[in-house]
Amino acid sequence: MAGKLIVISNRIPSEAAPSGGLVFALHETLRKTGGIWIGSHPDIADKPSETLSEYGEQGEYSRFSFTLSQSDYEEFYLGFSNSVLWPVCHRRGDLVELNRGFEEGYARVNARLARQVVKVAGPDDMIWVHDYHFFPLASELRKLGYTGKIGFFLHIPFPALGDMGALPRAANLPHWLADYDLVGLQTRADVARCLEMFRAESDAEFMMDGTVKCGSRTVAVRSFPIGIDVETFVKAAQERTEQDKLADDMAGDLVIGVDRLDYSKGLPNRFRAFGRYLETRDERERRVSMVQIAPPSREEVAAYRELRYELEELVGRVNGEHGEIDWTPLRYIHRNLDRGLLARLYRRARVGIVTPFADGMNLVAKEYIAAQDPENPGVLVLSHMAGAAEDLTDALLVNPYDIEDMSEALKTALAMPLDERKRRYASCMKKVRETDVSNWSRKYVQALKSCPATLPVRSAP
Ligand code: ADQ
Repeated sequence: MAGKLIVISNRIPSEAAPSGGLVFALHETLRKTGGIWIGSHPDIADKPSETLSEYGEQGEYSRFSFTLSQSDYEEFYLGFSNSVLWPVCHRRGDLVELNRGFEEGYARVNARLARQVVKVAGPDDMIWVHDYHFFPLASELRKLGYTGKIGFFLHIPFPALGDMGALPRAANLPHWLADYDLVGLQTRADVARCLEMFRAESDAEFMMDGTVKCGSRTVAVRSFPIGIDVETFVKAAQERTEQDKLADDMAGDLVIGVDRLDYSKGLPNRFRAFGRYLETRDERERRVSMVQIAPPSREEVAAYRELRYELEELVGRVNGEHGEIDWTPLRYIHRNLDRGLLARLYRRARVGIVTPFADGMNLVAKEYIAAQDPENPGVLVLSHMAGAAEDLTDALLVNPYDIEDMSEALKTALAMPLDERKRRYASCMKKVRETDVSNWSRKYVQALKSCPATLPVRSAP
């Protein structure tokens, strides 16, 4: 009999029936296969337990959490995960903070989690590990003798070989990844970078079926572009409520940006490009306002605090230079919004702007497309460096470092005739449907199931 699916992610929903893209898709997958979802408990523990505990409402599958101590949170989460791995994967080696305590915390939490997971996992089960917090988890599980299948999915960009130079020596990505059976990445470009890393390893062999053999282990590396829950989003965008009057009342055309406040998202350059657009526009044209929704994120990390100050200053400058008594061109909202309102704002906006320097996929780009009115769609201006650009080739693709390029794209988007808008929308929407998040999880689980079983342990180094 096939075993159960065990999903491991840093965050875990507490409700029996969670909503929202990725979380909903994983929930649906677990409901079908039966299984366990494991994630970190939001509260800090004085002394982390060696066993998992039941978490939240239990439904058709089990939910378990592990706890972090204050030093785990600082060293494993804020430290190694978000001050070393995140910047390395987003090509910001200059922001990496190296600290032996971070390395120890990362190793400690992954080793402890492996000890906790083997207590609930059997050899016929499949373990699906999510994201950069847990790169070494398979190695730790294999050390404990776990022989079942283990898959990994990286939500953020796979780092370039050159950027990996900023990682401390203990971070051995090729060895960590070789202990999985399937490494899932967002894009073909990510797969190419991952294979380039293996190519640089002397003991890696490339097999005819596209897998990589490292010692006695064989790992498959494939792309699984993630998407959104399309139908739910399409419906949410069509609903109308009292609040929408607000959006309708905003005079002129609207450009919308929605991003966690993160340095990878390219917000300062986006604001500069909007300022440049305002400088060069014809005063007789309709007024255009940009709404940027950027909820706080990882504010305990210095680079994130500095970005916030930079943005606040830029907003003041753009509005000071271009605003009128009855017009604030750049509106900046530093908090979370209700998802229904977000969907309706996307639909109201003539332009969606997504300009990261590096991004695994970027779901906002897909949400913006799904929210449009097919008879009168808006235009997506998208950084060619977002993973989504591999799918959405009919968006207006821009270079997020080039202010002039982005400012011209805004102008083109705002003046685009209906026929061209419809054509671009139809092409992008086809891709958004093809990559619906339920397809994504189904395809991944299917691929992990069909991976041939290989020896669980790498040959000794
Ligand atoms: P993120 O970096 O968080 O995800 P993204 O893919 O854009 O980035 O997803 C953000 C989500 O948060 C979207 O669904 C968006 O609607 C929502 N959101 C953002 N601001 C909001 C606000 N103010 N109010 C309400 N909702 C808000 C990581 C990777 C991405 C990858 C995803 C999924 O960095 O590249 O696409 O995982 O794999």
